[in-house]
Amino acid sequence: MREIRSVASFIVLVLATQASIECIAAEKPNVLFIAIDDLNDWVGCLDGHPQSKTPHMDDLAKRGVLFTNAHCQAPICQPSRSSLLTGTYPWSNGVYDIEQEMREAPLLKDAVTIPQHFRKNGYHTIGAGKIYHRGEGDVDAWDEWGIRHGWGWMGKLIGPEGVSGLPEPSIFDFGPIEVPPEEMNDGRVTTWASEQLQKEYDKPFFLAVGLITPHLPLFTPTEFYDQFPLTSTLLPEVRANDLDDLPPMGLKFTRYFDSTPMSHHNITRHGLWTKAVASYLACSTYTDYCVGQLLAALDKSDHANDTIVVLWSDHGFHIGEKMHWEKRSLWEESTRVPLMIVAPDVTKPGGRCSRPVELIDLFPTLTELCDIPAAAAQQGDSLLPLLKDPSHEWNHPAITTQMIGNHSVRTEHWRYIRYANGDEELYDHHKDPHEFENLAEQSEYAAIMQELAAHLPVKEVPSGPRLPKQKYTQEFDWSRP
Ligand SMILES: [Ca+2]
Ligand SMILES: [Ca+2]
Repeated sequence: MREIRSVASFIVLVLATQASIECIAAEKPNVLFIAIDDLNDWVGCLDGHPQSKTPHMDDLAKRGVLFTNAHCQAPICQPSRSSLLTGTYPWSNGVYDIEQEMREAPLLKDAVTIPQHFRKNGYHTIGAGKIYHRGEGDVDAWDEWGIRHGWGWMGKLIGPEGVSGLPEPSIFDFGPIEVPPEEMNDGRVTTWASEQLQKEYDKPFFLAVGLITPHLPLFTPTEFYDQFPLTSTLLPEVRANDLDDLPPMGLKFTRYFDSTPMSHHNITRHGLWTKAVASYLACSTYTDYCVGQLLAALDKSDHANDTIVVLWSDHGFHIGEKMHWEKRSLWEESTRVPLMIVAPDVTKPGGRCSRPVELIDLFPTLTELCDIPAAAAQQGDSLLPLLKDPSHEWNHPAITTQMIGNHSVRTEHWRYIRYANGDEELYDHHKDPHEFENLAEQSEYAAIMQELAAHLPVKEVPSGPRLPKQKYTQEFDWSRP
């Protein structure tokens, strides 16, 4: 009898424990983690371009906190994503370049990523699209993996001449294509992810959705492109003599793409700058359309009230500012990224935060918001104080690294850049948000530069192994002018 009673009480205990685990699990918020590829600040609420049309991202920002001074840790896909996913800086993890594999860098061989960590801590992890730089990333990151497509299938829509009118454009192409929005790569990923949002799960979920527009090629369905007529599309604000005050290394950074179709000289020579701008604006609007679909799917699901939404981009994009294109620079166009977070019961609608924050802050922020243990070796800081109060004190600058030795420090007031050869730039963001006037040569700023330089890494780990040369690898020495 006693035995039966103790077995019965054991079962009761097990059931009670299970119920309380389920209860705790049910109390944990879900996470909708939206990653965007190469989206700069041409988002309505970030004021990067006066003609940006991104109503859904603007709406998402209004629901929670918009970080207006958020920066990537590396201005290119692979190192930025490796950094964000592991919560470590490029100069401490050894992934500096796009032509590297994250897990081949010795220091990241066993590093835990955000989805792996959530999965180990009781979350059901679901992913689709571009989250890791390549493929689905770690196979043990996901309970369910959806889809990810390349660009190859677009070939039949484009033809050998390309779309933009640029000679031999290949991936450096832009303009409208005849394809329904739902059949674009992001459309398909969005549809799949929206379906997952309608399901019930017995654990809290972490759903990562990686959109690849506006990464090159800048193609959109015609209906998006047609929203930006070339006759009224505005070029970004530039100055003809902007490069005159750059030090030799700054000048060199503007020349990375000189030998490709997407160099400033080539684009302007063919009269295609405005078309490229319109195409990028159209891409932002298309990405925003996908974000709108995801938010609508969340809103109509049972998860609407207990899901944290995080939206970020892996780095920015130049479209002729400083005569530079694409990424791989340490200026505002490359480092500034959209970042917005809506956390039920934590954020209040309409929050705007101008503190300099970093994408590596996301890992510790999410573990704290979801009340799971912090992952090891985190170098970012939880944004929770800023989510609760966007004007909360914040003493961390944002650091961005472009290959070994080249770094930028961004505070609310300043951007300081120091290159591998010691060349420096300084910009006063209170007076000069476009970073036109380099103040580094003026002696009255020496003390400020010294103060900012104190945030630079003192030791940089060597780079992990480089992949074999790819079709678009540019031979380029980032260590000297
Ligand atoms: Ca990217
Ligand atoms: Ca200048």
